[in-house]
Amino acid sequence: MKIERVTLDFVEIPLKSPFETSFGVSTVKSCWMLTVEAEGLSGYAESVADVEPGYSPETHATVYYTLKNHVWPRLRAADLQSPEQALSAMTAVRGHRMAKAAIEMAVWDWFARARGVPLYRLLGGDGTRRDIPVGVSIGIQPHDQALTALADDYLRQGYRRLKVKIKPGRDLAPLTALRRAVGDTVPIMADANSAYRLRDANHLALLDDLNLMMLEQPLAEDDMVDHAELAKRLRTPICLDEAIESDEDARKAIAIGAAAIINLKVGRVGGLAMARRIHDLAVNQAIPLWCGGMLETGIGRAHNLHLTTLPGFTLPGDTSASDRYFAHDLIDPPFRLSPHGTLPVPQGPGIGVEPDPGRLARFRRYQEIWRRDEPGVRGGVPYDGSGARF
Ligand code: OSB
Ligand code: MG
Repeated sequence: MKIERVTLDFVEIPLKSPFETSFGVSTVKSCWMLTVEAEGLSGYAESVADVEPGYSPETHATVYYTLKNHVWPRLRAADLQSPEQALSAMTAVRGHRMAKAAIEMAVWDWFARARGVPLYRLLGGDGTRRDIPVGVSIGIQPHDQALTALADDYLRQGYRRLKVKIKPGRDLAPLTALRRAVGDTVPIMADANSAYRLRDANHLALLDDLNLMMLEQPLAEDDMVDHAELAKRLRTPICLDEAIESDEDARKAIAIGAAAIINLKVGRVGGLAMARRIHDLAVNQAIPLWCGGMLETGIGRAHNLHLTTLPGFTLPGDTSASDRYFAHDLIDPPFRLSPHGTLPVPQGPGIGVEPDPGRLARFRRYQEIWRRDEPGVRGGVPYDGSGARF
């Protein structure tokens, strides 16, 4: 398969309410939507990078730059015989995993559509997993009552577990209030997005009394050693998110005891082929997995649901229904939560959903199209409009 055309649509979708994490507040979801076309078929995916380098060093600008200057010139020259070959075609590009994931996932969708099968079949997922149990991620709230009211509403909707964002000063009190409000049996976890340091270990150990499922990425985004040390001082299991960017990271984190659980995000690790490698490694090492989220539109949610059919995903993930964040999703109909707290795996070819043309037109702020038969910018050297080098 030779990619004939790549369309990049930059979209902005308002969030129903602000989402606050330890690294900032979002009021709008923005992302690059990618469409790859070949042989009359399309494949879709989105980049999970954000405006600011708060969660990851990658941003919309670096994703655009990397795809245009380094990834597209390589994929443009490739004739892919399988979706896995997209990853190998990009190995010379170090880092920039969110950029690589966006186009790689679109290539997977294309191959599944070309073969007329749902994406999970290409991934080797379990076809009997048609309904994926999911949880919800709750942003930092201004006060404890706001948190417990929201939690109550989500539990009533059917969500299977609550993840609460925390930061220093908004951790023990809100979590204690929440545990009291919802009782002992509701699965609760906390996500710190790297807001603490090892010197906070005694404070974090106070969370042990709350019977949390896990504490997600409490320490620095690139740290493993201190997470392993912290794990020895807490009873609450440590789950890594930011720190796991590859199968090698996962192997090392597990080996030193830094991760008892892994939050697997396709965008963070560079695509579906790498996500599957991490999945296989985690299964071998008996490390439970769950599928993380990045406030994706319905396109990214669909990719997540297909991935979650792999058997190693034993815990509810963050892929909540479209209406958790959006009044209107990019897909129509949106993903809806069943009363049992599950989302359906779309059973059509590929990811089984497409961007709705009307919604895309409404949310699109910018578009660029790259064609195989047009030479692009190469190598990341700045050019002026005339083609002369600066
Ligand atoms: O750390 O898991 C995270 C959202 C943006 C960036 C990082 C994270 C999150 C979430 C929300 O927790 C997950 C979701 O609902 O998609
Ligand atoms: Mg996280």
